[in-house]
Formats: sequence, structure tokens, C-alpha cells
Amino acid sequence: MKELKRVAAIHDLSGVGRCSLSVIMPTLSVLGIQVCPVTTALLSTHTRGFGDVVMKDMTDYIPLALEHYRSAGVGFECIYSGFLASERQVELCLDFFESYPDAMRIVDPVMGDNGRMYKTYTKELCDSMQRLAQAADIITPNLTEASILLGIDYPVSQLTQNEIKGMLVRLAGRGPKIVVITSVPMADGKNCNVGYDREHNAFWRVSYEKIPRSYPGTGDLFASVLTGGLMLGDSLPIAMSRATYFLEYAIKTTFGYGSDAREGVMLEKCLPMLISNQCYMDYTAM
Ligand code: PXL
Repeated sequence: MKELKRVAAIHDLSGVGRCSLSVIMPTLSVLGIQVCPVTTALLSTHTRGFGDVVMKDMTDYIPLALEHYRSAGVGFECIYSGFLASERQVELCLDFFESYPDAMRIVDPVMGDNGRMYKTYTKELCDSMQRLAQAADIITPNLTEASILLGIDYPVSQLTQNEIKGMLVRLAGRGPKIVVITSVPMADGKNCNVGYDREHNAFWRVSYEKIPRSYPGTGDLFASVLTGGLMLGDSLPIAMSRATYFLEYAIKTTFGYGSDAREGVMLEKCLPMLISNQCYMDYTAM
């Protein structure tokens, strides 16, 4: 039997709050991808609302793990990074890219949400994230992160198709072949995830119903479902559709239970839907 595809997932492991490796591993596994965690830090919870987090930095472990994989001949079809704690960790992601030149490079430039930067991020770390995004094949910023990467203010009003297409093209012009921006309020009143495939000069949008609550880890989940689809050979609009539908389903499921938003989405109740691949596919060319 042919081996399953393998991804090196360079992320932290937060014990409570359903984000980063806690959701990335089950989600990609369900899609049939082998996830090899490269753990950047251990945290008692994520950094959004549980107070003083206990953290064990694992930065020194990363180059040793990389060296071991290289000497043992371990290969990866994809390198996928997310939340990073320091500029040094960005450099180590670049080392992974260099060591595996044929792997698909996916960077989720986690830096903020809802127009605000996360409190652990500094201007210097954002500048480093910029360099990492430029070295990627695929980036998945939300609208806040896309604005930080472009050095513009977070848009105060809804965006026209031409405005968002301009942002996608400018981000892709710096290196990535594919740019997906999530959580975009469009001028026609729809909320969309939008994507651009530079090599095919194709723009896509997938709309979803917005729920008035923000859950940590949803960006990690979106990027994981997208990564899984693209690794398995799906087209960009199909991978975006599945990721958007799954997130809408997970957020609506969780909202219905009225649970504490800090706990993230109820992934355990939603993974069966992803296994059975009953995601509704719907996308529009822009
Ligand atoms: O979901 C992104 C993320 C990952 N890891 C940690 C976080 C966050 C977002 O707040 O705090 C530790």
C-alpha cells in the first residue's frame, strides 16, 4: 500500500481551549493525512481569556528534531506553520522549508483577529512573520492578518470585490502562489472567505452565515481543512468550500449549546461530519 501523505505541523500544544495542535491533529487525521507535530511550546491554555498561562518554550527542541528527521531520512509532503512565539521560531520554520524543498509550504500567519493583534505579538515578530509568508506557497491570513501583512489599517467598512482582489494580488505578489483571506465582510452584505490562485489568475469567494461570537482555534481549523484538501489534490475552490462549510457547521453547533466561547468549538461533535465528507460545496468565481 502507498504511504499516506505526511505533514510536519509546526505549532504549539495548548492543553485547554481547542486550538493549535489539539484541533489540527484530529482534523487532518480524519482527512487521511498523517500529522507529525513539531511542538513549538506547551501551554496550559491558549492566550485568549484564561488569565496567566503556564508555558514551556520548546524552541531549542525544534532544530534537534529537524536534524533527527533529516538523518533518519524522514520525508514530509507538506510543512504547515501557525501561531509562533518568537522570531527564532520563524527562522526555524524557514529551516524546515529549506530542508524539504519539494514540500508544500503552508503558512497561517497567526497574529490577530477582529482588527486587533494578539497580545503576545510584537512589531518585530510581525515583521518576521512577513518574511515567512513571503517564503510560503500558500498563506491563510484572516482580514486582520492580511491588513498587518500589507501594512494597512484594518478596513472599517465592507470591501468591494475589486478592493479584496487588490489585497489578494498584492499579497501573492510577494511570493505565495495561493492566498486565502478569511472573514471578509463584502460590500454586497455577504461574509466571505476569498482566495486567489496566482498561477491560474483565478479568484474565488465562498460565503457563510456569520454568527455573532468569536471562538479561538477557528483559524487553525480552517487552515487544517484547507491544507488537507489541497494535499489530497482538491482544487482551491473545492478545498475552500469544504473548509468554509465545516467551520460554519462547527460554529453553529457550538453556538447552539451556548458554551463558554473560550473553550473553542465543539470539534468532537463535528468531526463525524468531516469523516463522512457531507460538506456542502458552493463557491463563486470573482
Ligand atoms: O488559534 C491560534 C492560537 C494558537 N495558539 C495559541 C493561541 C492562539 C490564539 O490566541 O493563543 C497559544
